[in-house]
Amino acid sequence: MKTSVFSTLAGHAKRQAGRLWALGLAVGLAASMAGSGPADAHGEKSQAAFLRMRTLNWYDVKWSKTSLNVNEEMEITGKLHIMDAWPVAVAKPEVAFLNVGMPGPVLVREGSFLGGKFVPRSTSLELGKTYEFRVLLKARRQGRWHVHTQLSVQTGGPIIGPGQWVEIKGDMADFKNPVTLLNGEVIDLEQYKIGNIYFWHTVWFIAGVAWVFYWFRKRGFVGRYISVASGKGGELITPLERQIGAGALAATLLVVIISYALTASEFPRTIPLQAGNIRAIDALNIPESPIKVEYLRGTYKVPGRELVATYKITNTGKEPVRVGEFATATLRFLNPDVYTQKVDYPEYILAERGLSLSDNAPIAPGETKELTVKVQDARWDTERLADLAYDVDSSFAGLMFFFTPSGARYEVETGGPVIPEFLPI
Ligand SMILES: [Cu+2]
Repeated sequence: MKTSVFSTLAGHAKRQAGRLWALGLAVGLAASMAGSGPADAHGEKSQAAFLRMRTLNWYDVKWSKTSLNVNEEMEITGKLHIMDAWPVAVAKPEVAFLNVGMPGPVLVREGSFLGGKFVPRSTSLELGKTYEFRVLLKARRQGRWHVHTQLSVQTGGPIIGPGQWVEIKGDMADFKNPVTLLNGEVIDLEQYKIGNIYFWHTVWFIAGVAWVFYWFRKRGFVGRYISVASGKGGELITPLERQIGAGALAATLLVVIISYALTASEFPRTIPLQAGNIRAIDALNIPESPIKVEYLRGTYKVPGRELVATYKITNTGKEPVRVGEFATATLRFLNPDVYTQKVDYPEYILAERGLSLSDNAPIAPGETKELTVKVQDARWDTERLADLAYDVDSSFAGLMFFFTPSGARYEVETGGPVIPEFLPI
């Protein structure tokens, strides 16, 4: 008796909680719908600062077009540097997949290439190496979309590259995606067997809804829960319901077996979806840089959004060099004394005057100089990299680009721990 009183009370409390939960959900949904404009981004800033700065660096990224028609192709090319500073918290990129990040399949990926090799599957990449990449895309849905490259790393998740707005004109209804099968037949992937897909989704949707409704119509979920909790679970299911349950199981198995046999006889030669790892990707053969960079110390000023890093730099080359750029987590901080012309790069991640030096004179051949590099821009904040001040391991990393008067460029990975400063000093 006692049990059933408690169960009834518990049931009541659960019903109340259920109602509150449903009310909360409704209010939440209404509030988020009322407050939302068109979505401009797709979570690229939500990843931890250390993950974006210290795993990899995309550079020389080019979008061949930013405006195209449905069915037209474009490509994204550039270099991908896998950082030596790769954090221990993330598994090394031994299973990594080159992909694109965009709001759904607005373009289809026709092919991706790493080190010149076609990589439709996962690959293994090595720390400290730089790879050339190319992604070939074909416009599918009209609209204005933010298109990124991205590397999906097992256990690390997708690590997103810079995004560019791409305008697609035309109508998705005209989109064609022809592929030649191994038997020579040409099919349009966009429409191939689409009727079958709708048919099977409808069949299983109806079966699922009918199944849930059949069991729900008598007492509902809470009523059944109370019966089970008060020890009357055995009386819940009638002999007729048992028979119907067994019939549903048999019918499901029958439908699966028969339809599978029919499909197998219609398409006797099939191969499974290909998975696995493509190894031996050629890294770029970058000649050793004549510039030796030793990181001495650094601070990150939270209120000023500025990273101040001091280096000991030795130039063992034949030409004087100047620091022209610091790139991290898709952001580019440029030294306006070196970059005198406009750079074609998405504005939201380009700080054209973001880098300044304690001494602007070039580092002469054979010279060793202590140089303080100031990387300052509001984009530290807007791209949420300022979070590095709150990391358990407040360390930054990125690529520093050096330039010579003859136009040579040297990229050097730099970084290290920084001391955060919270008050303006
Ligand atoms: Cu985006």
